[in-house]
Amino acid sequence: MWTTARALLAALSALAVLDANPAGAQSLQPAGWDAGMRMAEAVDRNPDPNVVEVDFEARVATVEIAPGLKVDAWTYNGTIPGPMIRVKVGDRLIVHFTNNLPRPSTIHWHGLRVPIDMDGVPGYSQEPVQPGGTFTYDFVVPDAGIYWYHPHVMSAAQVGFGLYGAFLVEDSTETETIGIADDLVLVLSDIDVDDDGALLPADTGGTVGMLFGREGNRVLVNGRRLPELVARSGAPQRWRVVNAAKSRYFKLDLGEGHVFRKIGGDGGLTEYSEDHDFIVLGAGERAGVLVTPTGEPGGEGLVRSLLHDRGYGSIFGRDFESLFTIRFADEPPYDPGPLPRTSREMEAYDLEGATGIDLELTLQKDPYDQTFAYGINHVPFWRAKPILAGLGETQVCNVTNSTAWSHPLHLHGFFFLVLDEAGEPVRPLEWKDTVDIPHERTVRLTVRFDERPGTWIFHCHILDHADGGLLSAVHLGLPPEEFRNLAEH
Ligand SMILES: [Cu+2]
Repeated sequence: MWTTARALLAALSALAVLDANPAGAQSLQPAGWDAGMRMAEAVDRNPDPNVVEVDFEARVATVEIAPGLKVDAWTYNGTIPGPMIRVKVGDRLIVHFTNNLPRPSTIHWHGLRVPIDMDGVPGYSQEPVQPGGTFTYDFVVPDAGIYWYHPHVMSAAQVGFGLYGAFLVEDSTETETIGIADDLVLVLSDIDVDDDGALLPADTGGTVGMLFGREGNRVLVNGRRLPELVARSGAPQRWRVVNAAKSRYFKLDLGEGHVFRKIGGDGGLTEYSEDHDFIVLGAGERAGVLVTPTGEPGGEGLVRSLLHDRGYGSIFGRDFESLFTIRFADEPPYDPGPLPRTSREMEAYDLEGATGIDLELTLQKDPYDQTFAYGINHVPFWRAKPILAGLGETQVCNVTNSTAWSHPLHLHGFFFLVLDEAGEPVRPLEWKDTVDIPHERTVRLTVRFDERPGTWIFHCHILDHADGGLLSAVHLGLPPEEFRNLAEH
């Protein structure tokens, strides 16, 4: 029973490293090691060291995703992914957004604890930005970690056409303490194009396509097909990985004899580091890992995504995906000793008195028009009533997935902790904003709502599923009659 369990709340920045890397935080990689994978970064035009002020223009632009394969994609500032935002914890970010797309759009800051009017969801938190229109996003960034941004209008289509980017919130003490300077952000995604690079329609396959969740036919890493990283064998690296695909899961594999030391998740460092053979990320999820690629100097390794069963028909007749190659520099292997371990202090709080909520992820026939729709507790978002919550309230949610497909469930504006999956406790604890709810399983999680009143949505991050009904809202600290449903907008 949830009332007898204890959940833990993480202190915001406490970090202890058990085995510090004696090498210190100096690059061990050859010059230009990540040139084949580097993403554009947003240019800060504000001289204040604690304010990052950038210009974002959403527009159609030609991008080359593979040698000779050019796509007229939907972009921020002309690149896929859009420019990476790099800030320090506590910085103020100002984004002057201009929409020069042919359709309305917004920017949602995935995972960031922003005020409600910065959350970017038409119908709940802001007006859509019309073609030719502008909007200024302006907020303080409260938590270190790897996040991302994307539109919240026609989400499956707009994300699928190329609108997403990484958002790195740095904590300089982390790099010093972990002692690994070679840091790489990996944005995994896919895009659906024909052999000439023309974008394929976002509604292929009709209802069946929606039910499954459409995946792009070309997997991209930092916007490229099979890019190359150059590395010194044995030199440790820190990777922060974002799954920005609209439906696809990734199951990262470094090959025989390699492990991932997972140190971070959606919301910064986890309770303690833990080694994994693979890293599985549902759409919207992130992970921070330490890795030590090893191979013959002059040789090559391959980073792959293995098959992940996300439900009916999701692995049949498919094979692994090649993500990127690691070419080992022609220099003697480095001997790093053991990788550092990390931990983060967690402060306990009691779940006695928490409000219990039961959520069922469902697929049902709409009684009005007899079409299939996803829903939460059998109701698609266009007929959903919100969950009501008070400021400071703690809720414990039993989320049961009754459908044949897994759903990565994302809550806007707040972190939560996963307590258990199918009755098994989940450790190490991790601040999550997106968690995979496997098909025909139950996951129990807890969230404490803070002092930011508003209507915060939660939805499946397989964006076809969200568009297809799997979305609802938490109406926090406001009178119930102030709730507006997206469908009424
Ligand atoms: Cu889903």
